[in-house]
Amino acid sequence: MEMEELCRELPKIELHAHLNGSVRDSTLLELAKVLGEQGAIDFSEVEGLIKRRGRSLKECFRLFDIYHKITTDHATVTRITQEVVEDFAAENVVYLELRTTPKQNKAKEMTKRSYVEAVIDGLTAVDSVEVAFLPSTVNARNLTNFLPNEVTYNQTQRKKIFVRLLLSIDRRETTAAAMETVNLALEMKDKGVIGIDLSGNPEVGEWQTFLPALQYAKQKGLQVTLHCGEVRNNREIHSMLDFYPQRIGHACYLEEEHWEKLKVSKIPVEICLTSNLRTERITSFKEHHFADLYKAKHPVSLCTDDVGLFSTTLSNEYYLAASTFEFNKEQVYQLSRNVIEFVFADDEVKRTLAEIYDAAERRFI
Ligand code: 6MZ
Repeated sequence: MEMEELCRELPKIELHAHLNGSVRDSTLLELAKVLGEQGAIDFSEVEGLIKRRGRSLKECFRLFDIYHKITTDHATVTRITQEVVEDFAAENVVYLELRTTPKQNKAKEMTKRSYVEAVIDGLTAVDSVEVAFLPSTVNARNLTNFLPNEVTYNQTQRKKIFVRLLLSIDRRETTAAAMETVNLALEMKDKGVIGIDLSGNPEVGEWQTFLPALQYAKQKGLQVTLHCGEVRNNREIHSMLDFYPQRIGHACYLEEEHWEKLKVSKIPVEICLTSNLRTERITSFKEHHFADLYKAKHPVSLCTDDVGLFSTTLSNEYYLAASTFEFNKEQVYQLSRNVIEFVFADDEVKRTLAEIYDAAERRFI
């Protein structure tokens, strides 16, 4: 089997995917057309932006504001969630941590809570694959459906995917708004919400604003992942590492002292190769800090960030790593399997994932 095909066929775990960045272009264009006809947006301008390939970091955040205009009503949030889960499952992602920023929108009678409920409706609405998003204790019976045997790879069977939700705090938010998101996550713990993410434009906002809510989240047993070092900001990177989150994303602009601290801490890093290249955080895949972390056996997981925005897939990210760093089949398999250790779900899910990987090893490696 060729490497590209192997990367697609192997089971994969996605830990860093933003809902609105993962929407299909075709869906965005369809929705934008309707809004254009209603006079709510200028369709040709939005179409141009969606189809354009250039994506500086600044442009990404301008685009997200446009995406949010297009997607922020309950029915659409449900639809995009359903499609995003289906797309990940179609490329053999067996565990997905999907993150999204709860939004309120008075005009749509949307509260942060009703937004998250619309996301959960999307998980329930998925039909083409079997979705397990509740904690194992709640849906233990369903877990047997995941037990891998050769049937797992029988194309006539419905595919299966674990999904867990992370609620994102946007760096534009106040301490009170961040706290509201954490409280919502706590209230929805038995509905598949498992943790908190800090994201948004890294040029905006102060660490101290979010710290009380993040500390509270941690204290209450929510898992926390932070966008860390997506831009140069030594003080913030230092404080983030001191906070000791369960994972960090990106880590593009760490200084030597941060690398040392990170490596001692063993905090897993969510690596987003294509995103970092397209937003000009790096100039080539070869020089990506993934190489150094991999060599140092530091915990890493390949992730997509925004499959829609950056026109990638998780299979493609594995293929990029394999072709850039000349990995063999075993190395690619192991890279993907190692991620089991860093998922936020409980041990029962981890055990099931290990069995899925055992079955894949027998079949592909
Ligand atoms: C930081 C990012 C991001 O939450 O509306 N987001 N934050 N860096 C990135 N690198 C490119 N990509 C996405 O999904 C979109 C939101 O996710 C965050 C931004 O806050 C963006 O508005 P949701 O589903």
